[in-house]
Formats: sequence, structure tokens, C-alpha cells
Amino acid sequence: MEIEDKFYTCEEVPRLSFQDAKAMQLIADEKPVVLTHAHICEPALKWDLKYLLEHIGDAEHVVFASCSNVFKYYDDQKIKFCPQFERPTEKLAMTFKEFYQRFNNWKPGEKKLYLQQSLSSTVGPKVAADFVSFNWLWLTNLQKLVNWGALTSNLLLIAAKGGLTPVHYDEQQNLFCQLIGQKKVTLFSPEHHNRLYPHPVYHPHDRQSQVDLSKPNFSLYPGLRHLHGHEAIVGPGDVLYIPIYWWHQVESLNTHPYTVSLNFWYKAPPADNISYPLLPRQEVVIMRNIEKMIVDVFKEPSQVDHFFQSLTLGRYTVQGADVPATLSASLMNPELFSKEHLNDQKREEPSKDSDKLVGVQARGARKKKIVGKNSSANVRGEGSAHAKDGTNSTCSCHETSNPVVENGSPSCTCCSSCSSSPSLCKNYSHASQSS
Ligand SMILES: O=C(O)CCC(=O)C(=O)O
Repeated sequence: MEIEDKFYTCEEVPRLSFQDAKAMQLIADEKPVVLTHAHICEPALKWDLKYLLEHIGDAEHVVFASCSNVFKYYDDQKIKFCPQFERPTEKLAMTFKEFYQRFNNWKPGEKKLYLQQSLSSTVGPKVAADFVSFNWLWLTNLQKLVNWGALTSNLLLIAAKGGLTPVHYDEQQNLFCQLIGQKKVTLFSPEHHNRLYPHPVYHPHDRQSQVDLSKPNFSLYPGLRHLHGHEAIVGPGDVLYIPIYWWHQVESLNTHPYTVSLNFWYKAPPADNISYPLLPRQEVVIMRNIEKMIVDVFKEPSQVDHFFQSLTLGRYTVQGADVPATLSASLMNPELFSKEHLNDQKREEPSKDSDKLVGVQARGARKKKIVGKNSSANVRGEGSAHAKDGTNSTCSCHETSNPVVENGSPSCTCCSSCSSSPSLCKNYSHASQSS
């Protein structure tokens, strides 16, 4: 069924009994589905705050504290690459008892808390017994059937109503079990990867979208106009399958004062024989690996943007470049690359033709997809090999020989494009939106 109150088109995730063969087929096809009556972790349906307070044990738990309802994940290890990065939440360690007291007695003006802790052997005997009596037989059968790798962790999530985990993707298969309260989960397939403008892989917000879905900025992120989502509302006993590399945003609804969920993260299936055309999620893996390699080689993330531009501009994006004749006509469309077009279209929506091709599987179409990316780089006015006055200039700040001229003085793409590519800008934290 179509859901209509959003800026993107959206359909409901099917709800099917866990015994329904169609549900298994959806999982095998890496499509989201809500499994009903699955009884996967039924003993955990009683894990409310009081029960956990009594039985979860005295170990410390990871708790994020936020000034708003938004809890955007960041990777501490990557902050060294982005010294200006400001943590959007504070990461705390506290016993469940401390968490319970602060969470239960929360007052307006105080930071909101979100507990996100992997279950470990520190849980008390009752919680351990509940865990042991999960439906492991069914879980193991499913794992074998769909050829998933090992179960890596079970993340326990306790949020207040309104708590929001913004749109991101994970590199694992996820069986997301809702225990207490309701959550709204919005999903986007990996075909929409480029339309969600992920942060660079070296960035602390790797795997997170730069986009705030509640305040879509279409001039900055024009691909948003072509998003198509899937939505599921999950309540106690529901199990949502979140396929690997699918983008998802999770919101705790106001129907209960708080929510408790438990996920099951499984490693990806082993990479077997690759067949062509590649799946959209395989393209994402390739992009990530290339990006990681480049960062590793340069040791300096600010070089990555320049490197990718040097690699592509003039070779794949300029009319007359020595590219195979099979490249699509639109790649060679002089209009796309004329100076007038570049200036007129600065940070406007890429042409429908180029954008709608994102995610199209056919080999030829994928080449068009490259055009989509590069043309959007070009319409931002980046990457002209020469300054507008025809001279070759160098940006004093970034020392690139590939400057754009803004207000008569040359500046590199990093400086000139922070509003269109915030995460590539040294002043990132000023340019970024709070989501
Ligand atoms: O429930 C949430 O807030 C986030 C959960 C999530 O993103 C996940 O399990 O992958």
C-alpha cells in the first residue's frame, strides 16, 4: 500500500507470518519484511525497565546523551581525520541502575538518553536464561537457508518516545525484534544510495546520510526528489528484517513512554561467484573499498576529493575525451558540459535523464549513472580545468591546480563547494546540518 504524507513515495513493508514461504523468499531476495508471530525472542517481551533493572546485572552500559531527540551515530576512531568534528551526542558508560534513575526521572531541559548495549555474558542469570530460550532452532535454520554468516551481536536498544536514529545503513543483515512500545522504521534500498548522500567513509559519520529527512534540502541534495521508501511500524513481537546495506531510519513512537528493541546482526553471506550486472549493494561495497584505499594511500582525507576529480575530469566528463564509443550519447551531450550550462545549473537538480538512471541495472545504463554523478559534480561548478578568465590559477589554501573562480579570486573545490558538499569542506562542522 502507498503511504502518502511524505516528500518521497513510500510503500508499506509487507507483514507476513514467519511460516509464510513468501516471507522466506523476501529474506532470500534481501527485501524487508515484518515477520509476525515469529516467537523468536518471546521471553524478552517482558524486558521492561523494571525487569531489566532487577535482572540485567551490574556491568556498565553504553548510553548516548543528546540535547535533542536525534541520536546520530559516529565512529570515535575516525574523529582524528576530522578535527573540527563535533560529537552530536555524548557517549556515556553507566550501570543499568544509573541509567534507570536518569531515564525515569528525566526532566525538560535535561539531555535525552538512549541505551545501546550489546548483550554480553555480564547479564544476570534470569536474562541469560531468557536469552538461551530464544527460538535458536528457527534462527539457525534461517541463517543456513539464506546463507548468512555468523551472528555477531545482539544490540539492546532502550529509547524514550520520540527518540530518532537518523537514516544510515549497516554492513550486516539485521533481524530487528521489537519488544516494548512501537517504532516507525523507514527503509530505502541500496539503489537509492547516491540519493541519500552518504558521508565519506573516513568521516566519523561514515554510513550515515548527510540528509535530514525531516528538512529535505532539494537544492543541496537534488536526488532526494527521486527517493522511494518502505515503511514499517513495528510493535511488541514483530520482527523486521532489515537487509544489509539498506538505509534505515528508526523513530520511537509516542504510543508508549519508551521503547525496547533487540537486534540480531549477522555477517553478510560469503562473497561467492560474482555475476553481472552487479547488485546495487555490491556497487556500494566497491565504492567503499576504493574510497578506503585512496584514504589509506594519501593518509589525508582532504586529498580524496581532489584525487577523484583528477581521475575523472577530462577523461570521462569532457566532450571529445578518448572514451569508448559505447558510452552513452548523453555523456557526450555537449549541452551538459557547456560553460553556460554549468553556470546556469549551479547546484540545481541534475537533468531527469541522468538522475533517473541511478540504480538501473543494465550495463549501458550504469555508464549513464556515472554521468549522473559527474554531471552533478559539474553543475556545481566544480572542476573546471581553467579559471573562467582562461588563466590557470592555484588556490592558495588547497594548492589545487583545478580551481573555480568565485568573486574574481580562485579557490579550490574544497573551499568553494562547502555548501554543496559540506562533508568535504574543512569547515564541515559549520556547514553541516544538525539532524
Ligand atoms: O532502533 C534504533 O534506534 C536503531 C536500530 C538500528 O539502526 C539497527 O538495528 O540497525
